Amino acid sequence: MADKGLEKELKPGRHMLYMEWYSKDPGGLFMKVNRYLYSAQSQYQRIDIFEAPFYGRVFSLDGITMTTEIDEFMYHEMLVHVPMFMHPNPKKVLVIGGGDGGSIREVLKHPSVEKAVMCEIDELVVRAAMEYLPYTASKLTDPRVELVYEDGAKFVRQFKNEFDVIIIDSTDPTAGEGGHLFTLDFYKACNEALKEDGILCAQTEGMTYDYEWGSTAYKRIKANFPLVKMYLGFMPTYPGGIWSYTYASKAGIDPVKDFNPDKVKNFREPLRYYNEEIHIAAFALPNFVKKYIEE
Ligand code: AAT
Repeated sequence: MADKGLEKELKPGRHMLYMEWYSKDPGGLFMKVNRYLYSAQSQYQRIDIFEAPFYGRVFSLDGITMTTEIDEFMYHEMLVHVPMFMHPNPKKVLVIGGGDGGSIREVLKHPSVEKAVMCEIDELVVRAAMEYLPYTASKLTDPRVELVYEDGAKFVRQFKNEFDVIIIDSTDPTAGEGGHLFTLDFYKACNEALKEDGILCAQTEGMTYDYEWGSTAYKRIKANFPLVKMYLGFMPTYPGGIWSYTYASKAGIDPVKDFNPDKVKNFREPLRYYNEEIHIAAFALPNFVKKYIEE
């Protein structure tokens, strides 16, 4: 018998449902589910990939949304291109976490990149992404990419003066049982693994629900780098819809004063969110956010 098409089954009350409860459980996000594609319990977390009307393929870890097809570009472009355009010549890049491959895809748009190492703790995430999230994971097999399956906090400690850019695309500190990457020691190790003119950029949570963690991450990064600035971007399927990222430079390269918009204007690769105006605007912070991160 022919498949009659799943959209017909999605009348209110006649569909499967996905719900993400935000940390502290005040509410959350829900979506209709068309069909489930993949579920597994790895050594570290529960992994789910499903197809939803409007959102497309959705990837979640322990019931927390990591990516959806409609907005993953917003997050990955903002996390990656701000530091990549600020570095004078990024050749060697380290991505910590980011097993779905979205950050690596954006990193490799920069022609100066010779090597991009991705250190993801959970090999199963990478395998699932390669099979079920082909666009997000599309560049994971590029010859410039080296995949390492290890705890990023351990991995980064073996390097001194090695990377031009380090991107931290990690899960939320509120989600993890067994440790996370929001520690003072980890940021210190990242600093040491960077070259003299190295740049770090980390996803540092939404400033609506988990502002304590955003503020803690920012302050811990600030304790390790001479120039640190938080910036914001829209991210519809993350809690609060506005996401924070923290930029840090070892050599004091200021992401606003030292920014060269022509580099972005002349960029040949397609970008759907990031541009030279967004780059500057993203560093303008609302008063309530300024207050959370002030000393
Ligand atoms: N780019 C998709 C967005 C993510 S995925 C974060 C990844 O970090 C996961 O695949 C997870 O397995 C990996 N990870 C977690 N801890 C470590 C670690 N210690 N070392 C290496 N990788 C790790 C993040 C979205 C966050 C926002 C959601 N609200």
